[in-house]
Amino acid sequence: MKREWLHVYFVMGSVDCNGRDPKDVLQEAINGGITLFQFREKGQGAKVGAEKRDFALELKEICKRHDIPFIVNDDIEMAVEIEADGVHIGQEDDSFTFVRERLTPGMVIGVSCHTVEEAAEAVRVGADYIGVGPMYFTTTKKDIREVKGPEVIRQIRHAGITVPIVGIGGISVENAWAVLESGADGVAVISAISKADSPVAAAESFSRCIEKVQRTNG
Ligand code: TZP
Ligand code: MG
Repeated sequence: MKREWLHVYFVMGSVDCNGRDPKDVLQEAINGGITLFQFREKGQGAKVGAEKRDFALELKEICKRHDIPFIVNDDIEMAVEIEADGVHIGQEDDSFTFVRERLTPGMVIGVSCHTVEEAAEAVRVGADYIGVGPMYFTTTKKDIREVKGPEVIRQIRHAGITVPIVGIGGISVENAWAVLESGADGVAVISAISKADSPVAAAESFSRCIEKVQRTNG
């Protein structure tokens, strides 16, 4: 995978869109410049079974038209079935080795990490990228870990870990720069784009933020 894929990483499922059609929200987010999409169909009212798969395929088709990689949260079997570009797994999900064995070669695996130790272990087993969070408080995910802020990304980089990193959790256009400054390659967001009055404008703001930080550091 390309490190740049993580720049503006949009995560979404049908319950995250404030009643708007998720296909429209995704299309707007793409128009605004997102660089990667994760299908995360979770929470109360989330689709299951064939309905979930058909919905995933619709969103994947939109991504494909615009060359946006399509990652599936947790559901390894469905990811393989619909030929997704990769999967994202948490510490509580199936083990990395178990997942790798089931995926088609070349599929990306992202792993959620909360500490330097978890990050080092994810790198050891071969994670393509890691998601670190929650950066800030969020109500989007119910079972979140302790909020440690961008400092944990700084610690991971100080430990010499160079794997692509995306920060996640409570990230807004206002605090995104702090996450990027700490050593993240990008920001992963749900509500700041999916629930924005204008997803296209929100995605554009995140893109501009990345460009600005890169110019400053570059
Ligand atoms: N993992 C850690 S926090 C979180 C996930 C999936 C939710 C992020 O959602 P939001 O709306 O960007 O805070
Ligand atoms: Mg999970």
